[in-house]
Amino acid sequence: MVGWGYAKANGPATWPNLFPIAGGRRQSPIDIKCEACQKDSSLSKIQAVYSGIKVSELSNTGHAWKAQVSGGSSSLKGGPLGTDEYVLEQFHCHWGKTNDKGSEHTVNGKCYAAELHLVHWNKSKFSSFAEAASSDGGLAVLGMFLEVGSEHEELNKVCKLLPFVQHKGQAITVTEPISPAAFIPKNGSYWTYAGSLTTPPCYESVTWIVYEHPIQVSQTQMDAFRSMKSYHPCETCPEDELAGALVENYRPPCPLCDRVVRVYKD
Ligand code: SG7
Ligand code: ZN
Repeated sequence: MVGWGYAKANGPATWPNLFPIAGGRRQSPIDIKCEACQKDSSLSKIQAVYSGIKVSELSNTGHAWKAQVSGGSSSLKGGPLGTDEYVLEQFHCHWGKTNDKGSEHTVNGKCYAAELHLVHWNKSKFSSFAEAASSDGGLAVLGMFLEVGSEHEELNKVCKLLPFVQHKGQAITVTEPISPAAFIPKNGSYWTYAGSLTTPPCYESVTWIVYEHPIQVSQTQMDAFRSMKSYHPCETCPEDELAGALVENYRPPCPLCDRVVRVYKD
């Protein structure tokens, strides 16, 4: 076995064997059941400012594409985050093989084609991303649903580089500025709850903020995601059911247990 993944033999159902916390009571993603969400008038709009942000590197982690951020200054606050300031570390995506599934969170059982994650860490309380990632209150992830429609101009800056990172472990330097703010839906309504990383080690350190309104990407852009491979260029193509295609890289919903999902309406 070559570590965790999304195939039957190493997929989400097997993660708790290697990472016990993956079987915990605060895991992500979840199915958001709108009827059970709590309207909370103390919640405010999320304030995300990304100025002079540089995407230093785009890579294929074998589990997704990932855009690593460096330099510039970013600040995420408001909503459930209170006065603590969170900074952007990286963004990445999860998607399906076809357009009818691929998101990690679902809404009343509805799946979207993909889900984009902007991963931030709490700079007010921690001194590094690694420290924050394993600590309660350490991370805040903005989740956006992607549906197939018109082309997303900003995301194209990522898509056109994907041919250079087709295989696991490949990475390229990004020179063109990419503005993560362009991925945030114009309508700021969101759901928020206490959860976890959706991949091993599944640390229960994430304040999730999932936007209600999806953003649109084109079929061609989705196909660019799906052209990626989950294996290293020196390895032969795995014989599992995904045949080495980097698709279906989403974890299905986990039990809500005793948590409450709060909703903010813009
Ligand atoms: C993706 O999702 C990657 C991971 C990320 C993980 O597989 O982007 O990042 C790295 C460093 O490979 O893990 C710690 C971390 O950010 C889980 O992030 S998520 O919960 O937002 N999906
Ligand atoms: Zn993610």
